[in-house]
This record gives sequence, structure tokens and C-alpha cells, in this order.
Amino acid sequence: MIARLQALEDEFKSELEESSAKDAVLSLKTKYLGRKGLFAALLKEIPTLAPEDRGAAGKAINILKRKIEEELDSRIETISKTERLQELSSESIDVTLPGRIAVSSGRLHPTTMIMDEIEDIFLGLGFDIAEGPELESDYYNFEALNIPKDHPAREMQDTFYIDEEHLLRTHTSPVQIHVMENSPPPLRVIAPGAVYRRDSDVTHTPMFHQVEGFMVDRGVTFADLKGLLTLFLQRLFGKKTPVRFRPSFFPFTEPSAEVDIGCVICRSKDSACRVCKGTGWLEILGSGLIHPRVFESVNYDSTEFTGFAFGLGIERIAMLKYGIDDIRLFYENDLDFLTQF
Ligand code: FA5
Repeated sequence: MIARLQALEDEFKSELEESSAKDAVLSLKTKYLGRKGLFAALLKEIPTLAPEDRGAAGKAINILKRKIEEELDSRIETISKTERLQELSSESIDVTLPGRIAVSSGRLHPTTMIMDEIEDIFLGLGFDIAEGPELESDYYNFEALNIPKDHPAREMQDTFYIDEEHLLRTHTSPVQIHVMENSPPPLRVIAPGAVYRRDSDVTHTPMFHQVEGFMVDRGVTFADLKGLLTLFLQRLFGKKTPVRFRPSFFPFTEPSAEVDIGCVICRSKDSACRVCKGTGWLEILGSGLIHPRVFESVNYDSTEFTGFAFGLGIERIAMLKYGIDDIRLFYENDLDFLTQF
């Protein structure tokens, strides 16, 4: 038996030497140590030996079996390590190589650009910036602005109601109330933000942006409003842009005016102009002196303080500045359109 084991060991060694691939080593393992392998066969022979030889034979078989097992396992481990190293070096990534897809850099949305421009103008005139919630209560959006329930002026703005008392704000004017409730006059504030109305056509979108502006102090007059808005519109559209004030109605201002600028598309020269419809004028914002009832709801003394307020639509201004004739283009996420600006 000892001689056979010696021969088996020699055979194993030469076979192992020739097996460099992992598969070959694994099949050697099956051949020697598998359930039907050479060692299993040897162990089966033990009962056929003379009883006094069985113990020594069993021991010798097991010692050699363990030795072969260890050698096979260590060879498999060495091969696995080498394979892993080869894999790693062949798969190495050069992080300094340029990417295959050119990544184009993002840019600001045209309404953001206009908003920034408007904010810059008013910051330069000493105004502060305030924000208010987009989910509003009926009180801030309507009641405190002198639009009681059942007032026909509610029809002017198609509202998205959340429940009886809550809605998506239809304009930025409620920010006037939030600011005045929390700070005493004098105030000079603009409030930019998103607003919502049930509206959709070439000049209306269900979500759009407004900038509210208001100033409250002793002795503020309509002349201050006219002066400020004329200065602002001429900074935005050019020094020579004509500006006119037309009487209008808003429940929260008295008197109220809508403000038009001379058509920036046809410069008042084209009677067939699609944008100003041949009138030569474009409506750009609503404004007026703050109504005493609004001051009442925030506990301001309207015998001591006066103020003006105005509200303008950002998308409309972007349309005029960039000559765009459909407001919905701003929100269709068409990159060919958006990357022009
Ligand atoms: C208001 O919303 C008033 N809160 C403005 C105001 C403030 C008046 C302070 C007086 C004092 P109006 O509903 O007219 O007013 O809207 C103001 C501007 O928002 C419009 O001139 C227009 O430019 C823009 N606008 C209105 N509806 C839409 C819409 N669906 N899509 C895009 N822009 C709109």
C-alpha cells in the first residue's frame, strides 16, 4: 500500500505541474478527491487488507489525501489571485481620458433671466425682496385684499381651489399682506414668484410668474408710482420706450391703472402687427395706490400712510423681450427652444 501511495503521489505531482489553468486543477481535484475519485477507491480497499495492516494503511491514505487537498487548494488560490490581477489590470480605467459624450452645460431659463434682471433693477432702487407661500388661504389671496366672498372680482382670476379655504395663489399680491402684517412702514419691497390660474392659450399658462412691487410711506403719491414704473420699464426695454398709464380697476388699489409700453415688436409702425394688434401699445402690468381697506386689514393707519403697488407677468415680459408669440413654449421643455437664450 505504501508503495502504491508513493506512486500515486508522484503521479499527482507531475499532473499538478502540468496543470496551469484553473479548470485543469479543478478536474484534478475531482479525479483524486471526488466521491468516485482515486482516494475514495483506496479507502474502499481497506477492509480487504489483513486486519493488522488496516490501521497503518488508513492513516497513510488520509495523510496523503490531506496533503494533496492542501496542495490543490493552494494552487487554486494562487491561480484565482493571478486571474484577478490580470482582470484588474486589463479593466483599469483612465479617469483622465475625455468622455465619449460631450456634456453640454445647462443654462438659465428665460423667465429666470428676466426675473434676475428685474430684481437687479429694484435692488438698485433700494427695494427689498420678499417671498410668500404658493399655497394660500382664501383670506390672504382675496379677503385681505378687499375681495370678499361673492365679490364679482373673484371672476377675474380663475382659481385652483385645494379645499374651501385653501387655494394656489392666483397672484403675488397676498405677499403685500404677509409683509405688512409683519413690518411697519416705511416699506419698499418686491415679491417675485410662481402663481396659478385655470388658463391656457397662446398668452396664458396655468402656472406663470409675477413680480409684485409695493412701497408704503408718508406722502407716497401716484406721481411716485408713475416715476418709478417709467424708470423701471425704460431700464428693462430701453430708454426711448414710450410708457402710458390707463385707468383700470383692481379691488386692492384706488385709483388703479394698467400700464402699457410702446410695442417693442413693430415700434408702433405696423397696423397689421400680431403682437400689439396694430394698436402700437402692449399691456404690461397692473398698478395703483393701495386701497385703504387693505391698510385696514394689516392695521396700518391710512390717514398717516399711503402707498402704491404693482404686479407684472414675467412670461409676458420675456415674450416681448425675445419676440416669442406663444407663451406655452416656455414650459414644453424643448431644449432647441430653451438653449437659444
Ligand atoms: C394681478 O394679478 C394683480 N395682482 C396685479 C396688481 C398688483 C394690480 C398690485 C395692482 C396692484 P392681473 O390679473 O392683470 O393682475 O395679472 C397681472 C399680469 O399677469 C398680467 O398683466 C399678465 O402679464 C400676467 N398674467 C395674467 N394671467 C396670466 C396667465 N394665465 N399666463 C401668463 N401671464 C398671465
